[in-house]
This record gives sequence, structure tokens and C-alpha cells, in this order.
Amino acid sequence: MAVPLAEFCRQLPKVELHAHLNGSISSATMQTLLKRYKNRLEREGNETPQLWETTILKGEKRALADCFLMFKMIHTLVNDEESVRIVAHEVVREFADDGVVYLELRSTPRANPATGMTKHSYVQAILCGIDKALSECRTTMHVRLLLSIDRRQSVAEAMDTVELALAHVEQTPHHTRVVGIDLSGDPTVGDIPALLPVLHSAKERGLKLSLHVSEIPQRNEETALLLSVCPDRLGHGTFIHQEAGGSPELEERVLAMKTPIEVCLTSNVKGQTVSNYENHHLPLWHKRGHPIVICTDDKGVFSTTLSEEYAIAGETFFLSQEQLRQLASHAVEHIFEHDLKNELLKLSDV
Ligand code: 6MZ
Repeated sequence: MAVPLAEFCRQLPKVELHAHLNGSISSATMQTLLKRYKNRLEREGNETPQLWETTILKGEKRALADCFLMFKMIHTLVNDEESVRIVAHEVVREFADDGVVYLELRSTPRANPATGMTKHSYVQAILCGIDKALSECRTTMHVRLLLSIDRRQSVAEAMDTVELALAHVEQTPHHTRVVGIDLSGDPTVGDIPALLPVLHSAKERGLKLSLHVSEIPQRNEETALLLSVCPDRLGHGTFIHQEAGGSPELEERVLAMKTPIEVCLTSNVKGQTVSNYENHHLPLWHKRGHPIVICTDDKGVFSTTLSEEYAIAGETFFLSQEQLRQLASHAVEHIFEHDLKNELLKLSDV
């Protein structure tokens, strides 16, 4: 008898390639962070400021702009090395529990002079949390990290992130966890032409690139510029395909480049860039045989899991369990850690 879809998707060995650390915090961890934050304010004799919601529950939606307000709120709570360690540890543990065998997390290095956290110690704290989670993990799991450039950052800040990533690679040449750079942040802001040389430099110096492109409509020109850097993967790309409101030229260019697209179903529906699951661009690419990878984006903010995203894709687009297994297996080809591909392919073939 066939295994029910939800259970099949949970058991499937999965690869998560698009997960923002601070967007992936579960409500349970958020409670821990809130308690820590309130205790600290009380100790210092300060009043707790108004706290907003940090998760969009099942069946609810928000404007994309409101999602970015949630990240601001989360950053208020994740404001020192210990909170970063807690978050990285819990997020990795939860992905492991969900059957993820290879995880590429991404996060924007942040300094906070008030707590002594520097961008360097921020990254160290993530690595420390990942190591702790892996040491406790009962199953095989691999984790890598991309450092994110926020679109609103200056060229100097973006370059600092590239240098930080390269410094980590140099310090740990044979077992580096930092494998690349992500470009993300509010898609309505930022000076992309100014950031292009930084992205080129990262690529030339050996870092992999995953760039958010066309997450909102009418960004064809900007997306064309970002494609000129030859990114290794694209985040969202919701409005590239001509049937999704992009352009035939852009669609053909992406098809010819064969650049994998990280698709985030629930994120796009809850953030209201896509009206419903049925109207998502996933099947448009899948039909053309273009590589897509199902991802969560922000499993905490959007209240989802990678297993649920596979199940939603299966149900919405009438994909068989065998097709879902193939999607999970093909995702391995697009990981940024080349040396693990064979080992992971064996896992996903069972
Ligand atoms: C663009 C996003 C995003 O870096 O603090 N981020 N950027 N589009 C999205 N779609 C909803 N979701 C998250 O994680 C939070 C940060 O990731 C980016 C934003 O810059 C957000 O502030 P980190 O770990």
C-alpha cells in the first residue's frame, strides 16, 4: 500500500538550499528568545518595547513589506552571540528532524556594539551552533553556510561580507563550511548596478553565488544585470517566465544558462507575490525540464517545513511520489559542496 503523501515527504531524504537563518526560527525557539530578551531588559531596568508577530500562521497572508518588518523584529531578539548560537543550533536540529540530509543555510552577518557582537563573531556563533547540532544528530546530515549581502547595503559593506567569507575559506581550506554568497533583502530597495562588481569579485575568487531575482514583478532589467554575473543558482525568480509576467528573452536566457531556480511556494503565497499555489511558476519550469529545487525560504516566518513544501507541490501540481523523489534527488546536483554529491545521491537513491 502506498505511504500517505505527508509521511512519504517526511521520510524522503531532502536537500534544503534556500533557508535564511533568522527567517527559519520556530515558534518554540522564538519563545526562548523572547524570554531571554525580556529577562535582560528587566535586569537592566528597561521596559519591554512593543513586540510584533514573527510568524504567519496557516491560512494567513501578509504583504511582503510586512514580512520584512518581521525580520526587523526578529533581529531585535537575535542580538548577541549566544542568541545566534541558540538559533543556529535549533534550526539545524529542526531541519534534521524533518529529514533534511544536506542543508545550506544563509545569513546576513550583523554587528551589535551594544552586546559586543561583530560580524566575525556572528559568523563564528552560527558555526558553533551548527557544530553543536551536528554532534547531537542521530542521522547523517551535512550543513554549509552562505553569507548574505542585503540589497540595501553599501558597496563597502557588501565587500566586507565577501572578504569575511573568503577569510573563513582560507582559515579552513579542507573543511570549510562557508561556500558562497547570497544576495537577498527587500526587493524594492537597493542599488544593484553598484553591487555588481562585488558579486563579480566573489565569483572570480571562487565563491558560489545564489542571487534573489525577480521576486516581485517588473524587475526584468535588474534580473538581466544579475544574470550577467552568471550566478550558480537563482532565488525565487517568480516573475522571469513569460507566462508568469516575465519576458520571452529572459525566460530563454535562463533556460539556456540552465541555472537552477530555488522555488519557495508558501513564502510566495503568504507574502502575496503569488495569488495562490496553483498560480505558482514551479510547473512552468518543470514542464520545460529546467532544474528547480523546492525550498522553504523562511520556515519560521511562513510556518512551514520542507516536507510540507514537497507535499504541497505534489498535491497542487499532481506530481507522483516518484516525481517528488526525483526532484529531491536532482536537487543534490545543485548543492555548492561538490565533494558531497556522490554520497548524497546514494542516500536519495534508496
Ligand atoms: C528576500 C529575504 C527573504 O539573514 O538575518 N530574506 N530576502 N526575500 C525574502 N523573501 C521572503 N526572506 C528573508 O535572515 C533574515 C534576512 O533574510 C533576507 C532578509 O534580508 C532578511 O532580513 P538573516 O539570517
